[in-house]
Amino acid sequence: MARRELSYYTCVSLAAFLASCDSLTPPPALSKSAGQLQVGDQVPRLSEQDAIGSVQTRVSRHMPDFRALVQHTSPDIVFKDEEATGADRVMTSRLSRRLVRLNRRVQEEWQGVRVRVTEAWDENGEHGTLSAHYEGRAADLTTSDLDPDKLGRLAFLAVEAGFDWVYFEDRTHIHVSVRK
Ligand SMILES: [Ca+2]
Ligand SMILES: [Zn+2]
Repeated sequence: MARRELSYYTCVSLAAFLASCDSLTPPPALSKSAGQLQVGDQVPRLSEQDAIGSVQTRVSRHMPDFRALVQHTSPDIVFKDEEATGADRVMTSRLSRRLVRLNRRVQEEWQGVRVRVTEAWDENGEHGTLSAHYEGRAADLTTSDLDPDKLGRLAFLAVEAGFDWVYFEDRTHIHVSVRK
């Protein structure tokens, strides 16, 4: 009898252990079957700093770091450029290459639709302290038709396009960023 009780308790505690292990296991970072992110999703599921490295500089036009940035001149991508300074086109070459890749996917996905950049390098300090935008390593994106219903899918395509961190920030845009 004592033996049976013991094995019963072993089973119960083992089951509890397995259940707790299971609940500690994070779900997959991205459900391929869903094919889109939800508002608030971050891929990979890390802090941005852990995913892309820390931001150290608030790059301004007179700094040597500025010369390392590129001007994205592709006519295939839409740049909001509401600042009328061209800053939305300024970014690292790594970010620029990922954008080209994403734009290709977007054009394959939706006839006549392209990527639209609303922010890239920020020289006006409009983002938080040490934002990746200050190093030209982040971009805020929508589709060119401004359709909010496409953002979840756009974020998924951005993950596939190889951005190092993708964040479906809110219903107006997604934020993507890259390592140095
Ligand atoms: Ca802008
Ligand atoms: Zn952003």
